[in-house]
Amino acid sequence: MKHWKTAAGIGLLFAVGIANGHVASAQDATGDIRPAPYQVAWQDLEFGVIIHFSTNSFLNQEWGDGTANPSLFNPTQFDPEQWMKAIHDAGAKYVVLVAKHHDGFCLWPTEQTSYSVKSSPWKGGKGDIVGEVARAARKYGLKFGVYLSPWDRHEPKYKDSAEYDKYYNAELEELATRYGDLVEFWLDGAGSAGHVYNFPKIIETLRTYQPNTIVFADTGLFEYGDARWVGNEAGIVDYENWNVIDRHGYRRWRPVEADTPLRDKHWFWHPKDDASLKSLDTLLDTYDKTVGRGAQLMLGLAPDNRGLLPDSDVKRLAEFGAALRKRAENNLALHHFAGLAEFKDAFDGNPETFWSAPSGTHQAAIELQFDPPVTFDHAVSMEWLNDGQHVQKYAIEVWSESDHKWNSIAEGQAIGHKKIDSFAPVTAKKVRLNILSSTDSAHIREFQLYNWGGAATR
Ligand code: FUL
Repeated sequence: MKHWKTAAGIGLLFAVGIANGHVASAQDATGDIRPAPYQVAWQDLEFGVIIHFSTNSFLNQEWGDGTANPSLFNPTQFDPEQWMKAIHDAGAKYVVLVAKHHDGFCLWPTEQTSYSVKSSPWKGGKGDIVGEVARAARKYGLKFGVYLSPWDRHEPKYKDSAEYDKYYNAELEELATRYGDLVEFWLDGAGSAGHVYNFPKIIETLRTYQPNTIVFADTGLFEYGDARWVGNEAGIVDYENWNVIDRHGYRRWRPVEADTPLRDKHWFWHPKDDASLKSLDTLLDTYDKTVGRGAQLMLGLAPDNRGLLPDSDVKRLAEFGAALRKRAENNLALHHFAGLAEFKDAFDGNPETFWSAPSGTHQAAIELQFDPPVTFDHAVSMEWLNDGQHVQKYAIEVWSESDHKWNSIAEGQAIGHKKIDSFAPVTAKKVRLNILSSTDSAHIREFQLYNWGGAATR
């Protein structure tokens, strides 16, 4: 499905360029690009969820064609607090709600169309799903954002680009002004190939009311995006992950968000679908391949036709959160560290503090000493990114008492927000993070060591 997104995105970009007679001029490719404060804050959230709940949830389908009768939408046990408790228990920090999917049905009482909750039997047409979800999210300390599909298979105005732009902007203005701060605005490219949108105007509308929202966009819409799509829906970053990338001369800080559903390949709820629920092991592996590779994990959740998250999903989310908390419990660097106080800010378990390599250096190492020796099989490294992403190449090394030399147990190309390295268990008295090359002096927020062992807690 996301395959469409890229193709669509490129088409859209081309169309926007023509519509505005605007050609992007190349910017200085050597400039040192840093994140905006709101991007740093968002990256610290690490793990969010995206919620799909609409007429599709009553029709056993993923993409509605816009003909579903609003009378179908009647979740008799709708309880967003049940969703939020489960999300909070999983350890997620933010929620993006699909306020309108490709079928055009709006989950809030918009003034732009009658194709919304207003025409449904739910709460006699007086309800507002977006408002209730936003309130519940905040009650559980979760940040809230929205997805508003540009592709609209119901709205007749969609055939006329200029008319539809006005319609979409008006919908966006409602969402951007009624529901408080939005942490993220998801600009989905699916299905839009060939359609001309005035994206500069859309982003202008959003920015007028929500200057600090992260705009999630795929490669085709990079000019407008603050974060980028990972390129698959499998929950995996499978390349060297740099936060700064270029598109059409727009070189900017664009961290990765990796979206993948809790139910394999299903964003919406489907009956008799228990086999698709991902295992705890799969979720932990996904975490390591997204958050552990410097990306945000965006896990897709699908409330059922009652308006509740299924019990099995709630249970899995609780297991996931418990396993993540358990893994974080025994940081050997924090609990058994001795000596070399100069590096302590990287070993204090507090990502608010960081160690800096001497100014102007391109190589450095931070060292841990243990007595007695410790056994570990994972390392977690974090770079302080406010000043830019600097570490280009690093190795995790242990001191061999018998050979009198440092042996490498893991090597990598980029650290970024967070890097989780796993390796065969090793026992050592001295361990170091050796930064072999960095574009500027390295800043390390954390270097942690764990012995996670078997599969359940990885
Ligand atoms: C895609 C959509 O087509 C899917 O239905 C889903 O919303 C996913 C998160 O994004 O582009």
